[in-house]
Amino acid sequence: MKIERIEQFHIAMRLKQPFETSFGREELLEKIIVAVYAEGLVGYGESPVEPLPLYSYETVETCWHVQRDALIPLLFGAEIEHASDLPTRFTPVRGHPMAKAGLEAAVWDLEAQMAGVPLAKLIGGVRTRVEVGVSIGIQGSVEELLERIAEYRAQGYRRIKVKIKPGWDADVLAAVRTHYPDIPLMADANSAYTLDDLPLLRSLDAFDLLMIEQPLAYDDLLDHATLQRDLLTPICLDESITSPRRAREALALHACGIINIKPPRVGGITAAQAIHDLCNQRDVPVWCGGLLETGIGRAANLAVAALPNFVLPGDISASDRYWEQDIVEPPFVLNADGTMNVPQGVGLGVTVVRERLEAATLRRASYPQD
Ligand code: OSB
Ligand code: MG
Repeated sequence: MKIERIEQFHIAMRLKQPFETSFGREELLEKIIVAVYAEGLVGYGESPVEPLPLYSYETVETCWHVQRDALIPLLFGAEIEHASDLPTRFTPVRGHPMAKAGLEAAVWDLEAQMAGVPLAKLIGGVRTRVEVGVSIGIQGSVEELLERIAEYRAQGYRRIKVKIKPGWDADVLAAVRTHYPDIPLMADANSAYTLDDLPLLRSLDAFDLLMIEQPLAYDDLLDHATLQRDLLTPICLDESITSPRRAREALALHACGIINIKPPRVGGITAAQAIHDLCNQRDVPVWCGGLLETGIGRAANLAVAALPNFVLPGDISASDRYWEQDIVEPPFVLNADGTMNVPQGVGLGVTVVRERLEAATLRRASYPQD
C-alpha cells in the first residue's frame, strides 16, 4: 500500500471516575490517535501515552515528536507491503514502543480493510469472544473498594484486579477474600516494592491470587527471578516487558510465570504476536492488559486477545467503565457471562465517530505538511 496522508490528534478524554495506582491518580487522560490514509481508506491507531513519564518513559510530547520527526517520514518512503514489516522499517528509531504501536495499528487496520477481514482474523485470532475482567484503582477505604467490587460483579465482571501499594495491600486483600472467598482475584503493584519487602510479598501467598503483577522495579528482571523462587503465587510481568527480546530474557531467567501483553507497551501488534508465540512454545500463559484506551485501542487489544494463548482474562472492560461516551460506535459492552465480543466487521470492526474525535482534540497535525 502507498500511504498518502497521516494525521495526528492529541486528545483529552475524562474518565468517569479517577483511576489511582501506586504511581499516581489520573482523571483527564491524554492520548495520541493517528489516522493513516491509503487507497481511499483510513486506518486508526492509538498511542495511550500520558502527560508525564510515570507508567512508561514515553509521554504525549515524546510520542508527538518521535512520530512527527522520526517515524512518519519512514512511512512516506518506500511502499509498505505488510503491517508486519513496520517493526523492521522502524528499527533505526530506538525505543518509543507506544509511538510506533499507534502507527502500526493504523496500518494493520488498513491492511485488514483491504483484505476485507476483521483484524482478529488477519492476525491469527481464534476466538469470537474473550474473557475479560476489571482493574480497580486504589480507593479511599476498604469499604469503598468492597462496594466497587460488588458493583462490577453485579455488572458481570468475574475476574477482579486490585491495585496495591505499601500500606494498601495484605489487609485489603484479606478483606476482599473474606467477602469473596472464591472469585478469580489478582493484585497489581505497579513496581511499588523491593526485595526488602519479601516478608510482606510472601504473606500474599495466603490469598490464592491468580498472580501478582509487577511487584518490583519497572525495568527489572533479576530481582523478579529471585522473588519468584520464594513465592508460590505466579509473578506476572507488565512494565518490564517492553519488547519480544525482553520477553525472551524474562523467560530465560524465570523472572515470571505469566506475561501481561499490552500491544502498545511492546511496540505494536506484530511484537505482541511474537511474544504470544514465544510464550506459547514455553507453555507460559499470557493475557491482554490495558492502558485505559479509547475504543480505538480497545478494538485492537480485543483482536490480539483472540490469539490462542491468551488464556487468562484481559483488562479489557466495557466502554462505560471508562467513558460517558466512547469515540467509536458501537461502544464495547460486557456479555452476561463476563466475556466481550471480538469485533467481526472488517478492520478494527468499529466506526470512529469523527465529530467525537475532533471534539476531544487539543492539537492536530497533517502530513505531509502543507
Ligand atoms: O498496570 O495494568 C496497569 C492502567 C494504566 C496504567 C497501567 C495499568 C493500568 C490498568 C488499567 O491496570 C487497565 C485498563 O482497564 O485499561
Ligand atoms: Mg499492570
